[in-house]
Amino acid sequence: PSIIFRKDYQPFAWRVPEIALDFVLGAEDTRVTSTMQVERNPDAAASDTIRLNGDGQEPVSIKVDGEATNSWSMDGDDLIIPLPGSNHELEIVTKINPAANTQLEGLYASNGMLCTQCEAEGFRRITFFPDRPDVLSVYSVSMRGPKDQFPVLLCNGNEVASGETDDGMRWADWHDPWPKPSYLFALVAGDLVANSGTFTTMNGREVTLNIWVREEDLARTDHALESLRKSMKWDEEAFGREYDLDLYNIVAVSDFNMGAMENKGLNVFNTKYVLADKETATDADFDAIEGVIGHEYFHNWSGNRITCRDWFQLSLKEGFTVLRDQLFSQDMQGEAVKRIEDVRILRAAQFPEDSGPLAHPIRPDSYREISNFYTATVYNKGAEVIRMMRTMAGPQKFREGTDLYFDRHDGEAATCEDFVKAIEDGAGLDLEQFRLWYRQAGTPRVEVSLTHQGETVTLTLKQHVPATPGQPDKKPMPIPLRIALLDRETGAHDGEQLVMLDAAEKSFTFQGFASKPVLSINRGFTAPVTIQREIDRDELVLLAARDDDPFARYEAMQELVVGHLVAAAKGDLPDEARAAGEAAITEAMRAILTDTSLDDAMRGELLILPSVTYLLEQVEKADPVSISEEREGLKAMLGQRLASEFHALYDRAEKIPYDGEGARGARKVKTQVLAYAAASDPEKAAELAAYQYDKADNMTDRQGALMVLCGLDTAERTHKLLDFYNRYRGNALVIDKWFTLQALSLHPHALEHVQALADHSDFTLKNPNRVRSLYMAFAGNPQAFHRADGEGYRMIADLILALDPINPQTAARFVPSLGRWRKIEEGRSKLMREQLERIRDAGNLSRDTYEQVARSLD
Ligand code: HT7
Ligand code: ZN
Repeated sequence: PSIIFRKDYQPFAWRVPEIALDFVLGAEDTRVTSTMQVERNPDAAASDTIRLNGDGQEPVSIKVDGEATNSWSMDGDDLIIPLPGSNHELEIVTKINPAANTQLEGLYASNGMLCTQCEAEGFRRITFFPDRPDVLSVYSVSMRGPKDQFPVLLCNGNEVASGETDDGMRWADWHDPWPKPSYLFALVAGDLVANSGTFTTMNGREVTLNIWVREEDLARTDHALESLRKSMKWDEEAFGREYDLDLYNIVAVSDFNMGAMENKGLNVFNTKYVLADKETATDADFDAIEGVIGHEYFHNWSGNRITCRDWFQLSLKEGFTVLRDQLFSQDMQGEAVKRIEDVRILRAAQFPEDSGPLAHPIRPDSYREISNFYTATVYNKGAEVIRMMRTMAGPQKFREGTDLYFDRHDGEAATCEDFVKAIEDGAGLDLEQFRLWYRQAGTPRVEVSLTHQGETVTLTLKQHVPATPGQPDKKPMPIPLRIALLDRETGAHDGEQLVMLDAAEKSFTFQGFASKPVLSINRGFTAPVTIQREIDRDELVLLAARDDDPFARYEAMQELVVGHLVAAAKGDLPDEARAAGEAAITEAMRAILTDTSLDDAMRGELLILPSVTYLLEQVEKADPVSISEEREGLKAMLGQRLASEFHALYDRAEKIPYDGEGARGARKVKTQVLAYAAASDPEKAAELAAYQYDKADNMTDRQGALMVLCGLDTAERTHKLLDFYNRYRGNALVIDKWFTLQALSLHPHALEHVQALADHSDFTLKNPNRVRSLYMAFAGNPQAFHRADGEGYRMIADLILALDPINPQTAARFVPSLGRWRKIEEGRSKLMREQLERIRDAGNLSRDTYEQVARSLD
């Protein structure tokens, strides 16, 4: 398949200011009539034909200016129509079968309803169109279908009229006044009910809000509705953005490739990010719903009012919108904990991408299949890059920059360069060198050293941006690092500073230090880099216990543990050093467990040991199983030595009722205590987990207890798994959890359990949530996935091959787990590569999977 390059961008030869779509809906047979007004684009090279994108279909009929014509041709999937004049009307009829659409792109059937997913290139599976984000049109849509199947008919914008006919059909006409690209088109038809509310905007516009679901799910929609209201209010206050239609519809569907979609006025959501009540959703689920509802809502400005010129600019809308949703969640859920969670996600998902064969800049230079570029790099690193601009400008100046961006580009299809220029002009920054962050892939490494002489402290920073595929040589980038110099006795400091490392090497001096201070660096994670430094254990213990920046405190604890585990896993840790490391970690943990100034939500973060994925990143040619075993060993040691502190914490946390003050934090630490106990005293842990499971009045406690039981070889494991299944049978989202807990488990037979679960009657390859619940979880289970006999790799390769013909987008998302082979020790590395080669050689792969496999083997 051909490669598309950013440098080749050309504006489209035609404009399509208006389009009318007429749908005659049927689950197996839908007829689409598209009537487009087209005119020559004066800003593009002239052409005497129009190229309309399609995907695997032929037109039923075509008219040009009202006259039927046969003078069209196909070029691959695209339709070419000769157009002699400068203005024409085109009418094209297509026929589609939504029920046969298992790819879930375009118009498809899900659980008895019809819905669409058009980003990035799904609209061309509905009708022929210039399916690119820089062609903006005003849409008018008519639809009709059997009223018993489709009593509710929804589209973008506002409903103009609707009704029923004597022959049992329901019809509706919709109009969206805002010009939009085809990827934001949406249509939903189904038997749905709404949880409705209103929101009055800052200028007094009364907006009707609807969360549409199937009747049995209605009781679980209050949190989503409330989250939507909060998002609308927050965007007015934080970014001055007001909603611009009288109606905001959200529809929950159970078959969906991603989390949600920001279609203008008609968001389509994965049920996972809508439905919640305390019995069936965890605290983390509630937070994720709030975050995703916010994310899609914020796209109304950062994505819809200002969209992308081409798909290389994806981070323009996604990076910025992720930053906006992170800031929103920080305000709703607490800044420190949210920041730690976001950095954890970045390290788990994006750092491996940046150091592997799929590394790409946040604004990629080329692709074969754009769906493969909805990545943690474009989204999460993209957000970090914009966050750095905010850090450098300060929040007020940054807001002046975003105000200018929204004013300057409203109604346009813009580029990342437009965004940077607006921030530069509005915030008054010089971002010339900073633009490198958009061009260069790879996580910069910053080497840090601190010296002290007389009363002067010198901080020396050196940066190195590693080579990545296609980018062997890198230039130094501007890296803003917030630092503080702490007194080594008291932990106090005289204030923070922002230092800019904008060369390969730079030194900074600080006066007035009678003794050498302890350096706290990259506070708040101001830059998405890795820090390398020689630091004494005692200094890390001090930072973990006393740093007044919560992120830096978390970071010190992580650094302490990473240093110890990496050395232990490499096998070069003498007994004495091991003992000293364990003692230091134990003391730091004890301080965390007993610090009464900490709330439990933060304590819970500090108790989490670095993940195996993160540890793998720190080691060349790693053995994932020995890293994982060392990590479990450390947990066991801590569980033993701090047993009384852990129990005291559990006893205190257990007394807080579901809605009591600090209850969420309490739930978090309770399950962590169970996890430490499981490593140190499995029998006791099984007893306590079974007790927590039985007593639970909410899903957070119940799932936490079951998670711990799943890793233990005990009868309670079997009983509670059965109980959980029977209790929640029929609730797809909770049964997903049941699959996930078993696939993620530390149980020595996790792989065999997954093999058996794949044959369970509730398992299907057709539903992406279910596939992910089993196999994504399994691919993230280091001990099972990296089993020395290679069976874990074979299982994921088998899955990719089976899923690819059904749902290529979802299949391709499993490839990166095998693509990490270069980081893994020789024996396993070879087995991983063999599985990638097996997939490549199977032939007939989708463009999605082919691209990921080819890049992974390169
Ligand atoms: N903008 C949305 C992206 C999306 C998507 C992309 C490819 C295939 C399916 C998809 N569903 C949604 C989601 C978002 O970032 O808000
Ligand atoms: Zn988005």
